[in-house]
Amino acid sequence: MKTVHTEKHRLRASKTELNGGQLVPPFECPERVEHILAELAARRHGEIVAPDAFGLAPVRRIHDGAYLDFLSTCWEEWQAAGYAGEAIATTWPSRRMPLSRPPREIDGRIGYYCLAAETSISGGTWEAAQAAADVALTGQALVAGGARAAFALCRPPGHHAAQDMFGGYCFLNNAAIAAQAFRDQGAARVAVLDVDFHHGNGTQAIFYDRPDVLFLSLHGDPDEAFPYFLGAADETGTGAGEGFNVNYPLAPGTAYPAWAEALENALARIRAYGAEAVVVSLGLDTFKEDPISFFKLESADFTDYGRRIARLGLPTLFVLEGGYAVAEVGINTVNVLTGFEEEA
Ligand code: OKP
Ligand code: ZN
Repeated sequence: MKTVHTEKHRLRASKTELNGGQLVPPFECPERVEHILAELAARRHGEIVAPDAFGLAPVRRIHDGAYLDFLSTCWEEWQAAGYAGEAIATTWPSRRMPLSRPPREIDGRIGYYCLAAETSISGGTWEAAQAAADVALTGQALVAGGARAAFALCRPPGHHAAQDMFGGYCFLNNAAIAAQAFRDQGAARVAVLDVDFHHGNGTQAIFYDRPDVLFLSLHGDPDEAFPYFLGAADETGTGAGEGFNVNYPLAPGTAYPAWAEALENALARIRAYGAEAVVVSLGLDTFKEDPISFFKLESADFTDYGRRIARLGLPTLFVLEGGYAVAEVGINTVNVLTGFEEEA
């Protein structure tokens, strides 16, 4: 399968992440992509193609206009306000603060549009986020055009970004934007299968009241893991979307047998649903050595689950999400893709 990639991901290069009370170099760094590209080359895995420019119209199908305006000007406004560091939210419209409207001052407005303070905004963030959406949309176009599968090498990732919120290293929800593109081009039912270690709260929120996009997520139990406030098993959708959201919260130390059992349950639901395409939110942070996660998958397990996903027999778009064991993220990514191709 083809990989869609652009060097513009490097524009997302913030210097600070708030972690354990310290500002540290971000886990979500440009080197992640370099390791994936190196492994794709070493294993001669298909062609690398550049993205087309889709503009903001398909992004606006998912994200609110005022949120996009905020993202596009946040860094300039932050600098103009005279703040010395990168843009980090510190105040939110939280419980018993019902005056929920975006304030004018950027230090307040960033809190209105943010779900977690670890993620700094700096110069180039908006441009890189737009380029990642183009990467996802280009992969979607390849699959919609008849390719069995494609790999969108998106960076920054997307699955924590909701209609009007950034955080968890995510700004635009690349997978949701691609899923919506499948719908807008005529697919009646689309599944988004999120295998990143973290719950895809943004994707869940975006499709929660809709029956036309089935969202399924395997993730660290939110009682124990980021994003903490969404991802429980009893979140099944609302209104017309009731029954079309499926969460598999899994305990600390979960290894491949239990993880694969949850995956097979998810795949059976995708089959029963009658999805016409599947978008895989592909996070590699389920790996046993991931620095911020607690599952115990081995590198060979990634090959195995790539095969299992292929057995759906569906047009499949892989969209990169997380994965922070930087040296192994390339191996584990290409293992999924080659496992898929062996079985496809
Ligand atoms: C993004 B993705 C360590 C805790 C970090 C945010 C995690 C975001 C994960 N500083 N909390 O889903 O891989
Ligand atoms: Zn993750």
